[in-house]
Amino acid sequence: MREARIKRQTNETDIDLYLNLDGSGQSKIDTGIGFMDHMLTLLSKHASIDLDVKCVGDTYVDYHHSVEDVGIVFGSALNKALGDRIGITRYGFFILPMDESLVETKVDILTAIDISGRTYLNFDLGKLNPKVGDFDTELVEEFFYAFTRSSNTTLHIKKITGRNTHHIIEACFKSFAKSLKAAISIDEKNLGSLPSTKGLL
Ligand SMILES: [Mn+2]
Repeated sequence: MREARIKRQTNETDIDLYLNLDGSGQSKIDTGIGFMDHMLTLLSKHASIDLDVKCVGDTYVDYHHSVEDVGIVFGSALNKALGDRIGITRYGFFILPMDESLVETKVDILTAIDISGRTYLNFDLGKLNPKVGDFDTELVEEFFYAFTRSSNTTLHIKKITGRNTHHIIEACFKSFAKSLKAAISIDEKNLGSLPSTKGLL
């Protein structure tokens, strides 16, 4: 089993996170932020990874520290759980469609990930409403930026179309989950080798 548990405590957040890349999409999420719990539950399910997250953060300030730090710890856990990276597929991409039930405009989000050992985030969800419920939508980029830094991955997230902010962000997390699922999957044809001609990831 490729798994990792990371505990991280600062003056702003106290996080305990368990990740199993060979799980089945089971999760227990409590970040103190309802919308983030919704997104991480989706992520676990659609990436077929087991994910437990307990975050006690300074949400009386706002949600920034909690969202960013959960991103950091999730990325660190991925890094640790992947271990030597031998046999992984490395690349993953997905276009996730999500119909808007009432207005019949579609949401399509493209994500592409490379577990490359290099940090890069290209984030473009276009114009979002500033809030979903009490959640600041600009924190979605903070989450993915923190994730790419601590996991050393290259990640592209791009909105193709879509209008409803809740749906756009939800489609983003689902698309990311599917891309991640592909990238961390074991490539049966290359079980003993690293997917790099350089010999290092
Ligand atoms: Mn939803």
